[in-house]
Amino acid sequence: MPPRRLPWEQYVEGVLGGDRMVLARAITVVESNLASDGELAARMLDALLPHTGHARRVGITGVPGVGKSTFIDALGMYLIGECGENVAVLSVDPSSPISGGSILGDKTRMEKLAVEERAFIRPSPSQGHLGGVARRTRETILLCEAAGYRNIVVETVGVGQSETAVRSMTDFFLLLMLAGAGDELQGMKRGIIEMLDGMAINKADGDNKPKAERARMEYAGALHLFPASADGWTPRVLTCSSVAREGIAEVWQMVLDHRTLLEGNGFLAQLRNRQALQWMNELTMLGLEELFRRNGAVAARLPVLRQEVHGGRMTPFAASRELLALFRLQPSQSQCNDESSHGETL
Ligand SMILES: Nc1nc2c(ncn2[C@@H]2O[C@H](COP(=O)(O)OP(=O)(O)OP(=O)(O)O)[C@@H](O)[C@H]2O)c(=O)[nH]1
Ligand SMILES: [Mg+2]
Repeated sequence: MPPRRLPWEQYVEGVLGGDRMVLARAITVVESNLASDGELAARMLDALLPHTGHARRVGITGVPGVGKSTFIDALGMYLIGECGENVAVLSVDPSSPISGGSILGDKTRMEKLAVEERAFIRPSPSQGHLGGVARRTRETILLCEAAGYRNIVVETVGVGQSETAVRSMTDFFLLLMLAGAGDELQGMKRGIIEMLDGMAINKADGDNKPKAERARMEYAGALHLFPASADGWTPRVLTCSSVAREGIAEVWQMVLDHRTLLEGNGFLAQLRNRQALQWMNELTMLGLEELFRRNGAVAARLPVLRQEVHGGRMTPFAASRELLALFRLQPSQSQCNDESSHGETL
């Protein structure tokens, strides 16, 4: 039985009115795999798009256990309590089948924020495809903006691909680190360094404080070796303690300074324009993939080819060419069954 849905106008009205219940339901539509929900989501988003774009979009990454959720809890409380702001928190975790319950635990780890009227927390269930998760998060950001959230924080676990995805939908990218935990374990890869706008050494409390300060200086030195970014921003390295609630205001000030600079020199607009293009590409590629997966001829032939390739009787090259040829013959031939999108992964 298809899930119960509202007419699209009601989602639009509810979201624009800041109705959290409707916002949550609208996100469910956006996250859904059903073809009918795809239509609904597209209508909704088209109507809401003019009301988006005003929030500060901040991506936060770091290895599991670095304290991302605790940090966001502290940051959110600071934003609400001391800046009179509101905040929406989203999480992207494409590796959730491996990292298990971390996402489920998030709501409880943002204990204070979770009960705040002016905070909206949405853990995204991970459903395999990274692109899918990313697309939904991007659209969820827009829904939250339309609902009036002025600060959007996206938490992503430190896995290369998800970072790239989150970077491509946020304005400021913050890496949380630990002092002395072994750089190679912390994903201090060149790629990540080049993406970040700021770094904070978390857990700078108790005995850990001097170590954190030393790490801060080392990382600041290391960051200096990278060429300056075209937007004129120099990434900063700070220390903070999410538990002691120290250094949170400074991290936020860094986000604000970055924004002031990029708004002033036109780079924020450029960034958003580039992201819009990326989004279009992603949507197109996802659409193609979806068409391919729903294609009846492809779906019928796929199990056989999988066996052939798996058994070494056919090369992956030949099999993929055959699938593509089938698709090219009748690209729009789709299975009636909506559930096909949950089926076999290619
Ligand atoms: N001492 C200290 N402990 C902290 C701090 N921030 C987080 N922790 C602890 O570190 C542990 C992990 O924190 P989380 O916020 O769940 O970390 P996370 O990065 O969100 O973890 P995942 O979502 O699993 O990737 C928890 O036990 C926290 O209490 C801090 O500033 N100081
Ligand atoms: Mg977390």
